[in-house]
Amino acid sequence: MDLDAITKCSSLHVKPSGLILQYGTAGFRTKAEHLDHVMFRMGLLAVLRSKQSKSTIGVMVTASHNPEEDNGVKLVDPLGDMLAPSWEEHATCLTNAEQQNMLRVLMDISEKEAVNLQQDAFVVIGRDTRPSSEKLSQSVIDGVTALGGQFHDYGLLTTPQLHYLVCCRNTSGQYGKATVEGYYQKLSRAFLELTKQASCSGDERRSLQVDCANGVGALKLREMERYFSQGLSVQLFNDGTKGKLNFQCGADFVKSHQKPPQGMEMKCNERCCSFDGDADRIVYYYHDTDGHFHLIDGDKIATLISSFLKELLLEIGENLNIGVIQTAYANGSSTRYLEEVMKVPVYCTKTGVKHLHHKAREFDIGVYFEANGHGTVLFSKAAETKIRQLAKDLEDNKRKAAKMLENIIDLINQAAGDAISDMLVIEAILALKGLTIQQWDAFYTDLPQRQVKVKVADRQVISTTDAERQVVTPPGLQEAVNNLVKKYRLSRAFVRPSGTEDIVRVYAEADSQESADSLAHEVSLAVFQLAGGIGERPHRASEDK
Ligand code: 16G
Ligand code: MG
Repeated sequence: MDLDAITKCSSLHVKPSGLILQYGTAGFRTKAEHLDHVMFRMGLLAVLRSKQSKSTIGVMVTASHNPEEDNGVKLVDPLGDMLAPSWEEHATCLTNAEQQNMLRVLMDISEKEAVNLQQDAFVVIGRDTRPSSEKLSQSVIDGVTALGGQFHDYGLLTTPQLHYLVCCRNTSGQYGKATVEGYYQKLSRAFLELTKQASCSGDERRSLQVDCANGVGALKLREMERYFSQGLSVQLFNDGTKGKLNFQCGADFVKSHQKPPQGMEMKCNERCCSFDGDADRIVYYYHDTDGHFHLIDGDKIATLISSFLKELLLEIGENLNIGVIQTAYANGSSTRYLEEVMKVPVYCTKTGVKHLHHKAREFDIGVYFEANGHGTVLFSKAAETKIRQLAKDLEDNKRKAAKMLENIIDLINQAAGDAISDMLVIEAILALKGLTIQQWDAFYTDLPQRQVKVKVADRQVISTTDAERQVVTPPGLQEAVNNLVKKYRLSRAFVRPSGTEDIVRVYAEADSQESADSLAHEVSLAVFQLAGGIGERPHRASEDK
């Protein structure tokens, strides 16, 4: 390792002294102007991780659904999954080391992880469309080359595409070809195979309106469109040619405001969906004939996908176990429907994709979705092998069902939740089952819910247990929540410190919007009082907030 070279390079990417950042739920995220040194250092760290794991490591420059001025970075581990927790800690230490200590911290990590510095390293890099992203990804490259690593810069990518590419590179192409075109081909082939079995696909081509959040999803969907256009025509809105990234549009906006994005013409009963800024989340929606807006969130997506998979499993007569993983944010109606009507076991984990992903691994088929639209399906290696074999061995309808399962395996991005892949899975299922969006929506009725934020001096005073559904500290808060919940019908509420913002989040649901709003307000007052609220006392949320 050429220490002088590293020192020289790092002096071009100086850390502002005193700046402290945390590798949070989805990597580092903050204002773009604070991130140059972070990028350089994550380039260094990716090289160490690559040497240690003897694999290709991914670095994605994006701040997802956050405002255009922000940016962020996260590392992708060898199988296309999130960085291992111990390395998240290294990332935080390395990022926060003052300039003069940086090299020592780097050496410490290398020693602790027994990295063989002679080993080759390879890093692949992707970025979203933010104005700051190109320069910041150059800083990642500076970090990689300073430590003697090799790299391939894929340029503009959706986050799930980078996860896919890392997975392909580390499985010698078994997962697919490690190019963006390979991604388009693999998914589109599986989609067309599936939809050609749909009875009405002949003359009437399906169409879908897509709000791309003015992000990288627009570019990539445009590139991909021609590969699957025989089966689906997509109309793109908020494609980045005019509007600002994530501003009044995108999956996060639609989900949290429960209203349509700006810049999209919605005709009644037409299927619409929104991606977020890096295209790893998706939600669906439509306007009914009375002009009412209906949101179909991650919970309903999980329900659609798992019910379809369960039917196919029944058809082929294989006893593969299936589980659905949610978080505390899942609407109570969805959990009830899955457990009581569909008879599928449901599990709850902490918020954050890595927790859901981890739990989903325990099943032959693990379906996980956050209510906000981030999710995918994981097939165990054994289940995948079995299904592929059955698609060859079985006959007639059983074979058809096994083939469908096989195509779903190829269509879903198992490396990470992926708006484009999820969209194609959903469109294929709707086509095959002949379901309209209204029929899908009618699986169950969401309980009215409200989410609010509370400002406190130190959000770490709140600790939780039971997958964030119960508060442990400060004392008395959980009792207060319990007493408030008792006042309403079909009610539920919980409180958790945000992992991405300096606030506490409150969730409440009940039998009416009025009750959900009141419950959320009362719980937020309890948080304000018992957990050191600062600034103004929380107001009651208004309908359109
Ligand atoms: C991040 C997570 C998302 C989670 C959200 C919660 C990933 C890739 N993304 O965006 O899954 O829902 O954080 O934010 O893990 P919060 O802690 O501020 O509520
Ligand atoms: Mg995202």
